[in-house]
Amino acid sequence: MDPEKGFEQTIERDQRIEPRDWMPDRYRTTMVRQIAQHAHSEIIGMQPEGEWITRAPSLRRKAILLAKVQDEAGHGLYLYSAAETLGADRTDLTEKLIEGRQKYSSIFNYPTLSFADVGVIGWLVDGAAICNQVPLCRSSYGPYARAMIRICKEESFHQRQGYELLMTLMRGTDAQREMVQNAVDRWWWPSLMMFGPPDADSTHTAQSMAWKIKRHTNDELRQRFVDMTVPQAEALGVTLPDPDLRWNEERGHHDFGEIDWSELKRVISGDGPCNAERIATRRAAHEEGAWVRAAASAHAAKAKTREVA
Ligand code: BYC
Repeated sequence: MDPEKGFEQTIERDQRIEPRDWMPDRYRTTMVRQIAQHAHSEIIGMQPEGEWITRAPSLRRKAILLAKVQDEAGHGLYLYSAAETLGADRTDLTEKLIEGRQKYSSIFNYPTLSFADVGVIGWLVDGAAICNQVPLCRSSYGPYARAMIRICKEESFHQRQGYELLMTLMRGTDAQREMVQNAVDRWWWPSLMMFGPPDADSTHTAQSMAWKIKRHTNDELRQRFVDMTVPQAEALGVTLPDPDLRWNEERGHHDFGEIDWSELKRVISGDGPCNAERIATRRAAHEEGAWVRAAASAHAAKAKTREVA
C-alpha cells in the first residue's frame, strides 16, 4: 500500500503510529517539537519545587516532595526516550533547551515564595497538567501515548498531595490560610496560560487535531480545568482571583475573565520572572554532569572492545 495512505488509514481508524511506520516529515517534526517541549518542562519543572526540599517543614513533607520531584525527573526521561524513537538525539535536545532554541512550559518561570506554593503547584499546576495530559494518552503516536499513561497516574498522586497539603494549611492558623490565598492569587492566571494561546491564535492546533496528536483544543481544555477547579476552591475555602468567574447556566460552564495574553507571550519569549535563572541552573547541572557522561561513554566503549575481542 502507498505509505501515505497507510498512515492516513491508521489515523482514521484510531490506531497508533509506531516508530518504524512511515510518517510525513511534518508529523515527525511536530511530534519531536511537542515531546521535547514536554520533556524539557518536566526537567525544568523540578526547579521551583526542588528549591523547597531543604526547607520542607517536616520529614513527612520532605519525603513526599522528594518523591514528587524525582517523579518529574522520571517523566522527563520517558519523554526524551519517546523523542529518541523519532530519531531525535537527547544531547542535542538538551543543548537546544539551554541555548534557548526550544521551549518549555511558561508556568515554571514563576517563583515559589512560600511552602504553600508547593501545595498550590500540586493542586493547580498538576491539575492543569492532568487535564491536558489525560487526552494525550490517546495521542496517535504510540510511544508518546504509552508514556502518558504512566505519567498521568503519577500526576494524579501529585495533585492529591498538593490538595492535602493545602487542606492541612487551611485547617491551621490565619497566617497559614493567608499564605495559601496569596499563593492561589499568584498561580491562578499562569495556570490558565499553561493550556496555550486561545484557539484563534494557536499555530498548531488544527493540524495536530487532524493528526489526532491533540484530542481537544487549548480553549476546550482550559474550560474543563476551570469547571473542575471552582468546586475544589470552594471546598478548600479559597477565592480564585477573578471577579468575572461565575457559573453560566445557559452554557453549562463557568465564565471567566480575560487572560493577559501579553504576559504569556512575554514569558514564552524568555522574559518571565525566572526564565534566566531556570536556564542558568539547567546549564550548570548539564556542565557539572559532563564527567559522568564522559565516564559512561568511556565505559561503554571499553565494554564494546571487550565484546569484539
Ligand atoms: N508555555 O499552537 P500552540 C507538566 C507555545 S509539564 C510555553 O497552541 P501546541 C508538569 C507552543 O509550544 C507542562 N510555550 O501549540 C511538570 C508553540 O510554540 P512553537 C507541559 C507554549 O503545541 C512538572 C506556540 O506557543 N505540558 O505538566 O498545539 C510538574 C503556539 O502554541 C505554551 C506539555 O508540554 C506554554 N504554556 O499546544 C508539574 C503537554 N503554550 O513550538 C507539571 C504537551 C503554547 O511553535 N503539550 N506554547 O515554537 C501540549 O499539549 C501542547 O504542546 C500545548 C501547546 C497545549 C502546550
